[in-house]
Formats: sequence, C-alpha cells, structure tokens
Amino acid sequence: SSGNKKQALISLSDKRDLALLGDGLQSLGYTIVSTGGTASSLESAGVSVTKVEELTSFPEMLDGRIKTLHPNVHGGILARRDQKHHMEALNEHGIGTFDVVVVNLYPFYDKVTSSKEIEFEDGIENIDIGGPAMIRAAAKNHKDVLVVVDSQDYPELLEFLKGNQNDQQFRRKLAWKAFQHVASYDAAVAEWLWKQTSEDKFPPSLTVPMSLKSSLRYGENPHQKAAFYVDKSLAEVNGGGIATAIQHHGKEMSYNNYLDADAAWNCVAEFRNPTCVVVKHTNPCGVASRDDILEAYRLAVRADPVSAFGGIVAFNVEVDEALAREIREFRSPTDNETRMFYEIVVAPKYTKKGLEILRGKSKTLRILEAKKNEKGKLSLRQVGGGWLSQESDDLTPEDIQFNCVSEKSPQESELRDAEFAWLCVKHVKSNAIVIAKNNCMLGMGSGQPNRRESLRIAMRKAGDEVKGAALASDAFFPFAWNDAVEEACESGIGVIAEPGGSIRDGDAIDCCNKYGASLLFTNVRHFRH
Ligand code: 93A
Repeated sequence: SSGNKKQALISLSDKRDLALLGDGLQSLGYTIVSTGGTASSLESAGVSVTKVEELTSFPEMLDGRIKTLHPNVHGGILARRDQKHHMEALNEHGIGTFDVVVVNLYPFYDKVTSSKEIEFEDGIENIDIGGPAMIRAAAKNHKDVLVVVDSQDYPELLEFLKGNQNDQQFRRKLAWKAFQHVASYDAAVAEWLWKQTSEDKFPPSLTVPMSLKSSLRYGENPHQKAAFYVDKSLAEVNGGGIATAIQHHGKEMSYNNYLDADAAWNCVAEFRNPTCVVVKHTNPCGVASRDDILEAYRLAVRADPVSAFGGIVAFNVEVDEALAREIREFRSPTDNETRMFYEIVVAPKYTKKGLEILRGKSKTLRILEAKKNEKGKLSLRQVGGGWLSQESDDLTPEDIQFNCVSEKSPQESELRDAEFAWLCVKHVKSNAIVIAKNNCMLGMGSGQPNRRESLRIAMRKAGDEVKGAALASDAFFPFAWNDAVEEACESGIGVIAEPGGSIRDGDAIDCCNKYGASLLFTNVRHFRH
C-alpha cells in the first residue's frame, strides 16, 4: 500500500452490490482505486475513490482500450512482498501495493449471444484485455493479493478482511475461481471467433466454458465420485435445460436424477398440446397428450404403472392446484392401497397453491422448474480418450414427410397417431419401438440389441389395445416376413411409421399390403444410443 494504507483496486462491468463492497472496504480503512464508470458509481453511492488516472498520471487512451495497463497498476499487484528488491523497485518508482483486486469483465457472452446479431466490430470491442490482465496478475500473486471476480463472494471477502487474513486456502480458492473466470471468458471469445471464420459453424472449436455447479453425493453407483458442471455460455445468458432448473423442494438431485430429469424434460418440451411424460431410467414409459392435463397424467401413468413407480413425471404446462392434488393422491393402478411415488416432478411453472400441495406429498420429492432447451445446441459424449460431438436431434414430426408406401392410406386419425408415436420414439433408446393411439403411448420397447425383441416388449405392454394403433420404429426393419413387420401386422396394428431404406423395404410393403396395414416412410432415422 502507499505508506501503511491498504489499497483495493475495483474495476467492474457488472456493478451489482458495488455499494456494499465499497462501503465495506471503506469502513475497513481501504483506499479505493477505480476505473471511470466504476469510480462514478462508487461516488454516487457516497464512497470516496481515487481515479486510476491519478495513479498512472495517464489518461484513458484509445477509446478505453488502455485504462489500467500501466506499471503503476500492475507493479502494485505483482510485486512480491517477501522480495526486498521488488519492494525497493516499487519505492523507487513511487508505486503503492494493492491488497485486494475486484474485477469482472466486459459482458462478452451477453453481447455475442443476445438475440439480435451484433456487428463483428462490436464483438471485438467487447473483448476485455485490461480486466483479465489484472485478474491474472492478482491470481498469480494471491499469496498477498485477494482477487474477487464474483459479487457473491463480497460478504465472505469483507468477513475475511476483518480477520487475520492468513488463510491460504481461501486465497487459493479465489485464485482458482479467477483463472476459471478468465479461462471460460477466453473460451467464449475463441468460440465466437471460430464461428466468424466461415458460414458452416460445425464442427465447433470445442473450448466449451464449463463451470462446476455442484459436487454430487456419488455417480451412477455409490462407489463412483461425481460432480455436475454447467455450460457457462448457456447459464450466463439465462439458457434453458435441466442445468439451469430451479429446485423448489426435495432431496438433493443425484447423478441419475439429472440424467432422468433431462430425458423427461427434453421429451415433454417437444409436445405442443398439454402433455405428461413419465420417465424411468432415461426412457419415456408413459406419454399422453390431452386438453385436460389431469387426464393426460393418469393415462401416462397407466401406460406402465409398474415402471412409473419411482419414476420422473414431466409436464409441459403449469402445475396448478388440481393437478398437484392429482399427483399427490393418485393411487397405483396395480394396487389401490398405494399412492404413486415419484423421484421428481418437472414443469415449466407452478402456481403457489400447486407448489404447496406438491411439497406436502413427501419430504424427498424433488420439484423442478425448468426452462425450455434452446434448439441447435451441441451434444457431447465421452469415449475413451476423447469426445464425440454432434448437433442435437431437433427434428420433430412437423419437419418430416410421412410418405405412404402401402396400398392402404392411413386415415387422418391414424396419421396423427403415427406422428405422436414418432415423436415418442425419438426419445426412446435404440432399438426403439413405440405403439400409440389417440395421443397416448400404449407400449414401448427400448434398448434391445434386437429390434424384434423391442417390438415384442412394446406389443406385450400394449396388450389388446394394439389393434388399430400406430407403431413407430426409430430405424428401418431389416426383415419383414416371419419377423417384426409381420408380427406387428398379425396382431392388428393399423399403421407403421419407419424410416425406410432397407434393401428389404419391398418385403415390408408387401407384408403390410397382405395384412391391410398402412406403411409410412419418414426418410428420417432417430437412433439414440
Ligand atoms: O479496454 S480494456 O481491455 N483495457 C483496460 O485497460 C481495462 N481496464 C479495465 N478493459 C479494461 N477494464 C475493464 O473495464 C474491466 O475489466 C471492467 O470490466 C471495465 C470497467 O470499466 P468502468 O469502470 O469504466 O465501467
């Protein structure tokens, strides 16, 4: 510091809680040095502040590109207090030390991800240079300089400054956070610049800025340690999806809970009409759309009540009092003594009363409020030593032509059933078969290495209701006669939707013609491995 006086350097784009910070530091006896906008804000909050220009005897230059890039600033941050010659050098040049550096950066994410396309030049000007330099310098010298990049850390900082200040753990934690902040910032800049290099934005450069959201109790199994990260670029622009969902109630979310909630939410959010989806082990086992959401809920559970027990229930409409009561009271269709039990309820909204009633269902029930996923996002999966990236599968039935290739054309209602089944099958693990009728899933088969087996499982669940229903298959049938297609036709299926493209497509068509079923080719496949 200059003399004995402690000094803090503050330069913030996001000025929330600035008054709290300034007041706190001032009353602890700190001299505050700030850049233009930050200094004005502090002054209007009644905090006295030294302008950085006074320290550097240099005006802000080049339209603000150079504000703090000066030895009088960086010397005061970087000097090693335990090195005599460092301190002598500061003395020689009349530079005071900084004990605290509080900086956050130009809002680059917000600017380049805001709905309206911004000018290239504007993007460039939002790349912060001086800010990261101060943050990195302070984080490097964290032994003697406290570096804060997150307004949530202000209270802890002020508390710390009242104590003996020797806790190196806290200082290291702040330094870690500082480098994370700068790294994800640079990642966002790199990602944006990559997108400016050509029309085709794929493959991305994959400097995805991740930030640790929470440690999880364990992974898929109790012997596996686990954690949850959020994609910062999404979180900072208030993005949708399970990572940004609000948990209103219940036990802490587990690794498997996140996977299942994600599957349920992704599925239900794609339906236009009021819909309920029940998921177990990442697969939808009940799906129903109805104008009356209570009815949709009952149908979705009844589709497979055994699987629904302990599952995840997702809605694409608000949960109000009546729906919450139904969720709370609904009895197992297989055992009228028992109320249904769920791990999670996820919905876009809850009424106050609805939330209150759901809270009363059980202490553990996790209640999530989620926002719709943006389309066109990247999907990443890990393989040994690397990552596979692809665009998310955003195609919905509206984007797809259902071409009739059989002699019999489907009735309008059969076509609707086929589209409904098609939207469901996209969310089921391959090999996936879904049987549906009247906006309700009747049976599904998932994850079998053999398509015929998935079909048998789906048909067994659908039982007698399979007659006249629609069947969707996520990929083509390699065989028809004496195989899956004939089995489905024999049990009375009304219409089959599949991608087509097999060398035995002709057999599938002949088979449907023989049994009087309709066959629709979509030309689109929905593998989900
Ligand atoms: O334009 S910069 O890259 N050059 C600098 O020297 C510099 N110093 C601070 N950006 C710089 N900053 C940034 O200004 C900080 O990171 C902070 O985000 C912002 C605060 O400006 P103001 O106090 O004028 O609102």
